Amino acid sequence: MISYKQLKIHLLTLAFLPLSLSASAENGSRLWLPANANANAQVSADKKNPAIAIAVQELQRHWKNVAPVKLVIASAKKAGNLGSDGFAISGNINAGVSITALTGQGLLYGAYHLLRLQATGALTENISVTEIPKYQVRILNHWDNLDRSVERGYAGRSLWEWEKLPGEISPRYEEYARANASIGINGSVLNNVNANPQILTGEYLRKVKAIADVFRPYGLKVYLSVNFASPKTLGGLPDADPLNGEVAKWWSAKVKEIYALIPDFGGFLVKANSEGQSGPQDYGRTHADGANMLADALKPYKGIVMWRAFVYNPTPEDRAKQAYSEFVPFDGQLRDNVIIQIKNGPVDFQPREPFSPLFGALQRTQEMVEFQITQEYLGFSNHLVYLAPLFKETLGSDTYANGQGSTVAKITDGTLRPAKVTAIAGVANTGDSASWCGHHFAQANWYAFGRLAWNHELTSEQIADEWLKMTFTSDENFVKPAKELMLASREACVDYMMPLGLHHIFSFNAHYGPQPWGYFPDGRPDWMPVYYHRADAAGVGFDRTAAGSNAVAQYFSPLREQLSDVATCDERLLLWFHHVAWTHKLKSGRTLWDELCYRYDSGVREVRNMQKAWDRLEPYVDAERFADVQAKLQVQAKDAVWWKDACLLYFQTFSKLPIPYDVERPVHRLDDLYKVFFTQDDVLKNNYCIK
Ligand code: GCW
Repeated sequence: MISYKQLKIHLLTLAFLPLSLSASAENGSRLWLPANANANAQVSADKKNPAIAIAVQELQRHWKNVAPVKLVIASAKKAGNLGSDGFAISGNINAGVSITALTGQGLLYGAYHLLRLQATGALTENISVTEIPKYQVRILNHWDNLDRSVERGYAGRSLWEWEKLPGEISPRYEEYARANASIGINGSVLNNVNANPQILTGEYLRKVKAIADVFRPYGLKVYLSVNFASPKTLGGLPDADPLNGEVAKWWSAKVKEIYALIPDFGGFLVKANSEGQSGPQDYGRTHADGANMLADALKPYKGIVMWRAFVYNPTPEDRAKQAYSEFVPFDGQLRDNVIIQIKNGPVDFQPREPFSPLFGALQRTQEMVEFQITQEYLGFSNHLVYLAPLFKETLGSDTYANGQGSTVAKITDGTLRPAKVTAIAGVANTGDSASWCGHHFAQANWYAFGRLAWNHELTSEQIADEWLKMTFTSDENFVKPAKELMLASREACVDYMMPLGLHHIFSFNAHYGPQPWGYFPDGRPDWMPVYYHRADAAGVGFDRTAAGSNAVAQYFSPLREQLSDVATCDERLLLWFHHVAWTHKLKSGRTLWDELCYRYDSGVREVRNMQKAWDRLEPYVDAERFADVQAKLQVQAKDAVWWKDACLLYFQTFSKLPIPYDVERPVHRLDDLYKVFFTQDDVLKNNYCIK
């Protein structure tokens, strides 16, 4: 017999069950992908392979129209210029739709595209779409360590469970591959560019193979970051000199071993002679010597080398100039399977930077952009900052390298410079947290990177629109305000952190929160905020004109001249290029000091607006994600005030000017802020910083 008390407990459990089930379904783990469904659609394919099987399954489950879908592999002649990943969709949603491609991979991308059209309400009765990706290699870089910590990772531990591989395969590997395939990402560098040589041991390569096997049907190729010293540390050779034949032989043998396990292995990513990593310069050789030696080893298997240009040393030369000085001399000397991977800006993933002057300057060398999706300098996974506008700002910047209209996008996607390899990389923001990215809206940055890698002509707005509809709801009452919130968020972040071209005034090492006063006598000068803002009684900003470091000379005319002149320099980058007097009048009619105050204030107000906008959206969002985002926005609002107070009060010690009365008064005292210091762990564990 069941007692009354027991019965009550049973009933209570039952009452709460559906609730907890639906709650767990809304923890963000679904990403933008369709929820499990069985639409039972009629789908046929004229050929079979693993990618086609996935395409068929996805459509069967999620295609909700009556029209049957046919997947057709076209002959090279018929496929025209679709290439290996492109596709064409045509037909009528009542009569039948066909997806045509040259490969199973193309069909899979076509299937995801068709489902995206359906999910976003963009299906028209007659469909005729042709899509060809702008870049061949659309790749994520994971800064994941073998101990499962993630450098600059804010979403838990690494997704790769090295300790359990190759025996145990986490279901997340396939979910990850599916998410990437759905947005066209076709490559993944599994490990940190600060690479542990261990990754190349037989033991680890077998683990890598296990992951590659899961990724393969989704067209996601595996790549590895390699430590340049591996032949020495792992192979026991006396050195890792790229011109030492034994070293080259070691790499060739290693590459052979990799391809025996992973026949479609993509290639290597290399950080050499940068921030303490070894490299060819350790042996008096050049970046070209190093890159070419690895390229030769990979060539027989069609592998590529992505050699990073993020190279700088604590020398008197302006850090913003160093990558250019280092790489321009090797222009034209690199193998055709080497591509130079260049961070979007000349310093380091700041909220706003000019584009790196290397884009276009390397006339006869393949170049690719590296973006950071993880928010190292953008409030970690605490701040809602939609990054498509940042990505697009770089891609759309005119380098003038081949005359007007030579945007970074056109320089790197093969339009203006014929290239054997075109590529684009994003430093991933994923981890093992349920929501993958630590903030529900950070998923939009992964999504946006993939969509722009496929087609950099999409607008930030289109991408936000798609993502919101697929991730939350298509209700316009939700989509419209949520989109506005997203679109305003990047500029808000620039304003409350570093307006008018200020940069790198972050708290030391963790890169979270302000520390414009940062100066450590024993540290590297180029890691110090004071190196970058150069505030004094006269003004603020880094003089990069001919009178200063002359970094402007690395840009092509007429941009060089525009940037050189305070009157014509884009004011959003003013203090990047100029040391400007506090009382200098800007286009707004305000003095620099007043404008700085207004910008910081406007950043704070914008975050307040984001909070209000989000609260109004409560009726359209499930309780769990609503509360998560709301809590994060509270942190962001506090942080924005912290930034504003710290920067204005500190810069005021130089300007000696009053904060205009219509700007919110500081709520902190500078002396107190001087004492605030958080490590990355503090931030991640407490999920808040400033009280
Ligand atoms: O942005 C800096 C980061 C380092 C990173 C380095 C790089 C992987 O602070 O953590 O190291 O750039 O891009 O190599």
